[in-house]
Amino acid sequence: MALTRMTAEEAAKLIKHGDSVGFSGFTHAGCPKAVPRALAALAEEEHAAGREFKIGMFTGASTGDSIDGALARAKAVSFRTPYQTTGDMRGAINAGEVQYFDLHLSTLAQDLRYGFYGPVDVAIIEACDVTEDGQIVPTVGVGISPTVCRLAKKVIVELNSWHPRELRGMHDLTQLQDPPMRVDTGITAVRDRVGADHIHVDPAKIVVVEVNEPNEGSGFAPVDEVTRKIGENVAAFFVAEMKAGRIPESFLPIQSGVGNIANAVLAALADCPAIPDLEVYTEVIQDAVIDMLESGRVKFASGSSLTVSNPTMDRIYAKLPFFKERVMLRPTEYSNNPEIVRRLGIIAMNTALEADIFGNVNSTNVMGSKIMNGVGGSGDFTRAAYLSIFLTPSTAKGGKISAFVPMVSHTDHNEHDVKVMISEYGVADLRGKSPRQRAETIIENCVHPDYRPLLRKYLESGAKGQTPVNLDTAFAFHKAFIATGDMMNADLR
Ligand code: 0RQ
Repeated sequence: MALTRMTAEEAAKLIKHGDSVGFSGFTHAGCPKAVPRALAALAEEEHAAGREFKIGMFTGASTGDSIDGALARAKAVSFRTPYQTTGDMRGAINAGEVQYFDLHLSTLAQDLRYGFYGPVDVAIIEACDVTEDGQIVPTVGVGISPTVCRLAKKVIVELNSWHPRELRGMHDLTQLQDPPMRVDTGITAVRDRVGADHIHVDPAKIVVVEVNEPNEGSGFAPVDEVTRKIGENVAAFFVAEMKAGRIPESFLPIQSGVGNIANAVLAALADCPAIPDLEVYTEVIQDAVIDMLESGRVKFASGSSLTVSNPTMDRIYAKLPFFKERVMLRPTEYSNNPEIVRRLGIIAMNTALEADIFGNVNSTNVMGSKIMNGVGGSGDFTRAAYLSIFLTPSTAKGGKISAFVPMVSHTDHNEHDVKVMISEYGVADLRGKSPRQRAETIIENCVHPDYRPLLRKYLESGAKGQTPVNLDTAFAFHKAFIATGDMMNADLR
């Protein structure tokens, strides 16, 4: 039986007000574009006709503008999880128009199967190939695709010929069994394969929309003085750990977060001859990893997406057999699986929005209340890692915000999980230190020199006891920023 084919506009009409929709992809990579844009246009038509039209959204991580941007602008979203990064969606969430709940990315697929968030009515999946017997081959981001394909009543496949069919073979596609039937993942090495090269779906559920559209990814900011220093500090720390015998000579697989800092750190590791060629077990494979695969500095990279700029994507496609031997794309419940993270001994590096002097980290909420992006995969890796490192520039907004504060205004990662803090000024090794000792090492090694006197004063004013907190002034930095636009005006009394 031939698969049903239709236009993006016709496919969008299969989605009704109140439906929950699961999208393929992870970051902009692997996300459908034409059908979500058609859905946004449909929502606008419905609103103009005086009818309600909103959907719930499940995604692998953040998405491109055609999903989060277009649907937020069309006011077409009732709830959203687990992670987002576009200005329009962030604005709608912070304005209270979209109910957003922030989740560890590894948990969404299983939570959906457990029925925690209701049904998945429709899945929209970008694919490079789909066969008449229902084999769907994703493009360059997997996320929650296997699970939403299984749960959804209807699967709209956006077949994007911009991506070559020959991508088949780069993926490792399967799902965890659910308790009480769960066994181990079977992954004992970065390059282990435990699944199939496609997702199988009953062809009767499939509707195909043919498109040809490039990825929506942008490039990275060039490495600047601050990110270069952070990268050098990470590399120097690793070399010292190897010398001390705490990281094996052969090294351990690394995970690195997304963004400019992570990209700069990878570049610094590539340039450090004392660090051996690496394996990467991460969620987003960024441009720097592609450079390192080509130079041989990375031997193998496993992730949930190829989150790269389009020029880098062109380079990958020009040498596809080379990259298929060295890259594996998995569902997020495998790429971010804490069982695997702990077994492989992954060294996790993520970026903090702010941290406190005791080692608690806020990755998500500006001044405690405004969501930036979400916790993403940082928590999946941080708690289970062999060594969990947080990176941050010492200040933000031209020095008016100190990344290090007396008490974080929101907690994503706590003092029990965060082992090392690194800024452009240096490294604070928190292992085996009491809260007071942690505070001293963070202030002396990571805090911007302008803020050190203020934080020393805070520490001296703290209550006696295990954790020297002063409840009267714990949020003095945040209050000063909100009242005067500058944390330097903190009133510590
Ligand atoms: O804003 O661009 O308007 O100036 O935050 O900061 O320094 O450019 O760093 O892009 O790496 O983002 C934590 C948000 C950092 C990100 C966070 C402002 C700063 C700037 C961005 P402007 P930078 P990055 C992998 C793992 C959580 C999820 C995670 C993140 C903007 O890394 O979302 O780790 N992490 N996932 O000016 C107010 C502060 C600030 C601040 C920085 N203390 N207060 N604003 N900024 N510090 C990804 C996935 O899971 C998919």
